[in-house]
Amino acid sequence: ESEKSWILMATARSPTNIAVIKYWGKRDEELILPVNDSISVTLDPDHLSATTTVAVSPSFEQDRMWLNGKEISLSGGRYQNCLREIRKRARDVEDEKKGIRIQKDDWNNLHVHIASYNNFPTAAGLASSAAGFACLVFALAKLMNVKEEYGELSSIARQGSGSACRSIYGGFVKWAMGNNPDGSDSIAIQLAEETHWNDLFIVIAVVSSKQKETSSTSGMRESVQTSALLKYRAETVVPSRVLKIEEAIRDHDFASFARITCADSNQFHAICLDTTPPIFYMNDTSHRIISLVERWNQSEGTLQVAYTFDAGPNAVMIAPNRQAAALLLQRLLFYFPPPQDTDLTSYILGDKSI
Ligand code: 2P0
Repeated sequence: ESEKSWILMATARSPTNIAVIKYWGKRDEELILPVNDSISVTLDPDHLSATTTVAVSPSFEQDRMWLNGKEISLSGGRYQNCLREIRKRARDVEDEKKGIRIQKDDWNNLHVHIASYNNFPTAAGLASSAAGFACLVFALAKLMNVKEEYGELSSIARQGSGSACRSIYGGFVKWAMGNNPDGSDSIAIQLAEETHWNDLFIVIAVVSSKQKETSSTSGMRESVQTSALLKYRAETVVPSRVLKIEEAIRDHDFASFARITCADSNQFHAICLDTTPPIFYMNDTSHRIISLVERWNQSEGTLQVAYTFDAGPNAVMIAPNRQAAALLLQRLLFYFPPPQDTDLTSYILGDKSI
């Protein structure tokens, strides 16, 4: 009985990331290998992040997971791939105080329980898989004393969800598509640390709380199969954009950074339209936000803010400093006036139901 009474835990927290050069399309569905490089900025963990605790005990009879308190199935290939790849790299663990000794090979016979929480409502339609899988891989690696470098951990997180590999690092991150058929060089690389461009402000306008209709995974599969524009983008457009935005990030060149970010978001949504049947992620409110930002940028002569939209209608806007972010909020609230006494932290722009 006492043999079975111990439990060992580890906890990790990972923020989500926002792509400025989008990942859209896989060349290998099983290993999750992309058709182009992508670049993102990792958010501050206080706002949009996942916190995951993993526990191991000889009394656990199977691997189990709870997401925001509700049990979910671990039978999917993506969870199994992450668990397998971390277990493969597990090492001896000793906790003298608790009298626990786990040997490397024991990990194959021990089961884990996983509890993960997002600090933002899943219903807000903001991507959670990036933070979730990065966090899961980190927490498991900590528990099992995995010593691999972050690049290798990112390639394990990638097998949970492509965009998750970029959440392994803070700051600006590139997911290098890689060339190897086994995916070993399809990893995240940190381009600049968290503190590199400290003035940037990110404003997220929640436009709809509805779950998206087409998942990213199936949407990008259909785009790869049917969009001729996707091939052109991956081969011709993205490689030069990546070089240019890397320079803009290095030099704190906001105008260039903003121009490329907006153009890449718009091209990603053009590919969605070029897919058969077409995929509509943005809605009328998203389009109105683009127009108001574009008008503002043109009237000032230099770019004031960048916008980018993922596989849903919510707007992510990047301002070069606090003053610009405040002006942006003013403009958004002018064009989308909230009803009186609205709690602005949960205000949904353009949602007729309020
Ligand atoms: C990105 N998105 O780069 C792009 C932009 C959405 C639009 O990565 O199939 O959830 O799990 O690899 O990572 C969303 O796709 O897809 C995504 P899988 P994922 O952030």
